[in-house]
Amino acid sequence: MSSDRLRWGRVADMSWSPEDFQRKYEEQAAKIGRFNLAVFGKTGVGKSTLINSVFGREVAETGIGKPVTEHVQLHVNDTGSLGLYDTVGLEIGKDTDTVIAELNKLIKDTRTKPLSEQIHAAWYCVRATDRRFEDTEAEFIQRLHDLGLPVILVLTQVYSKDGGYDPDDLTFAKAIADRHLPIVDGEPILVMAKGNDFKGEVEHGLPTLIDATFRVVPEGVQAALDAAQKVDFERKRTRVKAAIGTASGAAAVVGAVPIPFADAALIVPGQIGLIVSISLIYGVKLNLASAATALIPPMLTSIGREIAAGLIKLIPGPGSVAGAVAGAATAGVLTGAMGWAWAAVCEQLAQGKLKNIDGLLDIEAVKRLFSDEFKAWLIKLLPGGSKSE
Ligand SMILES: Nc1nc2c(ncn2[C@@H]2O[C@H](COP(=O)(O)OP(=O)(O)OP(=O)(O)O)[C@@H](O)[C@H]2O)c(=O)[nH]1
Ligand SMILES: [Mg+2]
Repeated sequence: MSSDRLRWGRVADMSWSPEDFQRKYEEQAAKIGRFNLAVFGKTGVGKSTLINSVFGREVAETGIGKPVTEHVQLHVNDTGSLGLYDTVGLEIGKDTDTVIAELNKLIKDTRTKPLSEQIHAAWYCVRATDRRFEDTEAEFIQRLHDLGLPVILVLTQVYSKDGGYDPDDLTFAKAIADRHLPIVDGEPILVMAKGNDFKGEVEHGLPTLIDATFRVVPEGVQAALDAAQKVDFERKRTRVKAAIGTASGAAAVVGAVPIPFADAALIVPGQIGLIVSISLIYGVKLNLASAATALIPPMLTSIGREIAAGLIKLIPGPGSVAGAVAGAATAGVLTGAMGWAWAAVCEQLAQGKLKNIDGLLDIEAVKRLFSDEFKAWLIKLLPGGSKSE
C-alpha cells in the first residue's frame, strides 16, 4: 500500500464518540459566545415576524422566556449564540419609565459580567403602513441610546417592487430621519421580513439590517451574530472558509510527515473540531449535528473505496484516475473537501431542509448531498482542479 493510500485510509478512518463530539461542541459554542439583542416596538408592528425571519422560528416561538426583571424576558436560541430580550405587556409611552428603569438595572448588573451576558444592540420597530411615529417613541429611542445601546430603527412591512419602494413609505422614512434621532446611520432600515405572493409582498432588507447590526456590536460577539442569523449565508461561508483554511493547513502538515500510525491521532481531533465549527456557524443544534456527523466516516470510507477502485472518474482525460487522486489528495485537500461538503449539508439543515415529513433527519438525502459535494470539491481542490474557492 502506498503512503498516499495510507493517508486516505487515516482520514476516512476518523471516528469519534458522541461524548467527544458533545465536548467539542460545547467548548466551541462557549468560545463563540452569545450576541444579545433587545427588540422593541408597538404591538403588531411585526417584531415576532422579523425575529422569525432573521433568527429562525425556534427563538420567537419559545413563548415565555426567562424573566430577567419584572417585565423583561430573555429568550436564548438552541445553540446559545443568540439572546433576545423583549418586554411583556408594556406600552411604549405609558410605561417608558418602567421599561427604561428595568433595562438600566439590567445593564448595570451585567456590566461586570462577561461580554456574552451584556446587551449589545437594540432594534426599535415601526410599521411603515402606520405612517405614524410618535414623540413618545422618539423619547424611548433617545433613552435607549442614553443607556449606551446602539439603536437601529427598523421600518417594517415596507413594500418594494422591482427594487424600488412605495413613495409614501420613503416619505415616512425621511420624516423619521429628519427628527435626527440617535439611531445607527441616522435613518431607518427598510425591510419586509416575510414575503406574501398573494399580496405582492417581496422580502427584502434583512441582510442590510444584519450588516448595520454587525457594524455596531463589539467584535467579540460578531461571530455569534453571524452564526445566529439565517438571512445572509455569504457571511457564514466566509467563516467556513477561514475555519477550513486553518484545519486543512494543519492537516496537510500532519499528513506530510511520514510517521506511520502516529499521524492519525493528530488529524482526527482537528477534523472533529472543523465539523463542529461549521455546525455552529450554521446554527445546527447538537443532536442534529451529532446525528448527521456520525454518517461522515462511513461515507468517506465508501467514497475512498470507489475512487481507489476507479469507479469514480474525478479527472477527465486518460491516465489512472485512482492513481492521480491518491497521489494528489493529501490530508489537506481531503479536509477541505470534507469541510465544504459538510457546510453544504449544514446550509440545508439551517433552512429546515433534509428532514422527513415527520421532522426526522433524512439520512439518505444527507448522504447524497454530502457525497456529491465531497466529490465536486475534491476535483476543485486537487492540484490542477478548478480552484475557484
Ligand atoms: N407578509 C408579512 N406580514 C407581516 C410582516 N411583519 C408582520 N406581518 C404580519 O403582521 C401581523 C403582526 O406581526 P407580529 O410579528 O406578530 O407583530 P409583533 O410586533 O410581534 O406583535 P406583538 O407580539 O403583539 O407585539 C402578523 O399577522 C404578521 O403576519 C412581514 O414582513 N410580512
Ligand atoms: Mg410578537
